[in-house]
Amino acid sequence: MNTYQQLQGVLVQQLTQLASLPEFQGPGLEQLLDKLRQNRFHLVVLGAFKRGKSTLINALLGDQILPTAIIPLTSVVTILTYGEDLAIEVRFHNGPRRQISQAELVDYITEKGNPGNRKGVQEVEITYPSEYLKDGVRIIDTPGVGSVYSHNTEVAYNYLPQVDAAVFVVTVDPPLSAAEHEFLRDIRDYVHKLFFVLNKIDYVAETERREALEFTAQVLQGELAAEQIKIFPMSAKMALDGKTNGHPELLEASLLPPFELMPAHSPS
Ligand SMILES: Nc1nc2c(ncn2[C@@H]2O[C@H](COP(=O)(O)OP(=O)(O)O)[C@@H](O)[C@H]2O)c(=O)[nH]1
Ligand SMILES: [Mg+2]
Repeated sequence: MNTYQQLQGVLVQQLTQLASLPEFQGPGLEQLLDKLRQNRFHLVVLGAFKRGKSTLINALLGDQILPTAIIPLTSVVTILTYGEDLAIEVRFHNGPRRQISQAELVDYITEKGNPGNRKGVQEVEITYPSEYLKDGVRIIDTPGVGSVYSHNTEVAYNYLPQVDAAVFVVTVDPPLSAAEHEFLRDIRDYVHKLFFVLNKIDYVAETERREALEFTAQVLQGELAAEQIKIFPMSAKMALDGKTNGHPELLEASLLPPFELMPAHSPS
């Protein structure tokens, strides 16, 4: 049987031939080729502010890399990709790039450190030696959708067509906001790429959690006009605590492990 790499090689060859034809000129096919050659899987994390998107990414990496908080909000897209060392590069709209330290990250990717993206940051790329990223998975942390900062919602929308999968983070408490409803309706077309995390389950007891799960599933199915959707209940915070402080029982109770095993995460 052919391996993924062999099939990928054949696909790259055939697409390259196609790309040379006049009727296939344009950026679409070239981008696809680039992605295939680089063996990348783009996973975008969406959701309203403070639902725990950055915490979830930190939990996946097993380290407190991204700033998370009640007040400083992410206002810039951050891309996490594999590298042997932690390195952070800020890319500005007008071209220049700058290497920064982890301590400086808040000055660029939070609303507090960079209000309204006054510093003109296009995106920030962080390389990090995490197993999770090793097979070409790239995680994209987006600013919260549906906020007073409309430039943030736009940023999140723009990413959808290019990604392989999108995780939409909601929480047990409070239930979906009007802005989240609106965003979900707008992204219906991408339902085949979407799955959900019902975060902050540590706030509620087991029975409430089940109710929240059923309720959220109903609402999401209605909103997306989908028959089945995949929801992972989780406590990203417990998962991060469990990993960083070496408490396997916390990690297990956080319900992160089934999410990590999801096949959609690796190129296939
Ligand atoms: N109790 C609880 N708090 C969480 C959980 N996940 C995130 N938080 C907290 O929620 C706040 C917002 O998290 P953050 O990751 O910055 O949200 P983002 O704006 O969606 O990126 C922070 O104070 C986190 O510590 C969770 O599973 N349980
Ligand atoms: Mg965030």
